[in-house]
Amino acid sequence: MKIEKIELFQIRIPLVAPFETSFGVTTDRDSIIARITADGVIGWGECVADGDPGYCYETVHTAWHILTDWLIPMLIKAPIDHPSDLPQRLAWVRGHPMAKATLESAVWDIAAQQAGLSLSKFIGGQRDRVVVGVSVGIQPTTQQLVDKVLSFREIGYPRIKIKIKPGRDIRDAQAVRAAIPGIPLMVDANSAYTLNDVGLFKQMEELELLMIEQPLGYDDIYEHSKLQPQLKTPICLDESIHSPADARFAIELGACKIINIKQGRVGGLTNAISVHDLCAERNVPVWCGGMLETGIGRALNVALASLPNFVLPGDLSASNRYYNPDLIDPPFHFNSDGTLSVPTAPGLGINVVEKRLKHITVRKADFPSD
Ligand code: OSB
Ligand code: MG
Repeated sequence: MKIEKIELFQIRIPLVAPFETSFGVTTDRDSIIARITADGVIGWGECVADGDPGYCYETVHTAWHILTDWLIPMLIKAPIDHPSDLPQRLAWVRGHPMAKATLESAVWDIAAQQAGLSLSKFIGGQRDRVVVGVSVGIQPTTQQLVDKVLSFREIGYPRIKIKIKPGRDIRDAQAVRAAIPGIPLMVDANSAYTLNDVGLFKQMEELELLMIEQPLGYDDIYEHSKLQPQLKTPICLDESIHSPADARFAIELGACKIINIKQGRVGGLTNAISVHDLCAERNVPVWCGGMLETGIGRALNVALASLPNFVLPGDLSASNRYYNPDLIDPPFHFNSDGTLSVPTAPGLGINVVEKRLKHITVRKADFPSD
C-alpha cells in the first residue's frame, strides 16, 4: 500500500457526563483522529492519549509532536506490505505507543478494506457480538454511585466496574454489592494504592469481585507479584502492560491472573494481537479495555475483542454512554443480550460524520503538506 495523504485532527468532544477516576475528572475528551488515504482508500485511527498525563505519560500534545515530527515522516517514505510491519518500521522511536497505534489503526482499516473483509474477519475474529461491561466513575456520594450503577443495570449491562480511590473504596464496593448481589462486579484503582494496603484488598475478598484492576504502581509488575499470592481475587493489570514482553513478565512473575488489553497502550493492534495470543497460550484470560473512545476507536476495540481469548466482558459500552452524538453514524447500539455487534462492512466498518469531525476540530495538519 502506498500512502498518499495523512490528515490529523486534534479534537475536543464533550462527554455526556463527567468521568472521575483516582487520577482526575474528565469532562471533555481531547484526542487526535488520523485519516489516511492510500491507493484511493480511506482509513481511520483514534489516538487514545488524553489531554493530561494522569493515566500515562502520553498526552494529545506529546502524540501530536511524535506523530508530526517523527512517525508520519517514517511512515510515508516507503510503501507498506502489511499493517503488522508497522511496529518494526516505527521501532526507532522509543515508547509513545499511543501515538504509534493511531497510525496503525488507519493502516489496518485500509488493508482490511483492500482485502474486502471486516477488520474482525481480517484478524481472525470469531464472534459477531462481543459481551460488554460498563466502567462507572467515582460519584459525588456512595448513594449516587449506587443509583448510577442501578441505572446501567436497568439498561442491561451485564458487568459493572467501579472506579475506586483511597477513601472511596471498600464502602462504595460494599454498597454496590449489596444493591445488586449477583452481578459480576470489579474495581479499578488506577494505581492509587501501595503494598501497605493489602488489608483493604483482603477485606474486599468477601465481595467476590471478578478482579481488582491495577491496584499498585502504574509501571509496576514486581510489587503486584507480591500482592497477587496473598489474594484469592484475581489481579488484572492495565497501566503496567505496554508490550507483549511486559505481559510475559507479569505472567511469569505471577503478578496477575488477568490482563486488560488496550491496543493504544501496547503500541497498536499488532502488539495487542500478540498479547492476546501469548495470554491464550498461557491460559490467562483477557478483556478489552477502553479509553473513552469515540466510535472510531470503539470500532477497533470491538474488532479486537472478537478474537477468541477475549473471554471476559470488555469496557466497550455503547456510544451513548460517552457521546451523544458520536462521531460515527450509526453509532454503537447496545443489544438487549448485553453485547455490541461487531461491524461486518469492510475495514472498521464505520461511517465517520466528517461534518461533525470538522465541527469539533481544534487543530489540523496535512501530510504531505499542500
Ligand atoms: O483505567 O480503564 C481505565 C478510562 C480512561 C482511562 C483509563 C481507564 C478508563 C476507563 C473507561 O475505565 C473505559 C471505557 O469505558 O472506555
Ligand atoms: Mg483500568
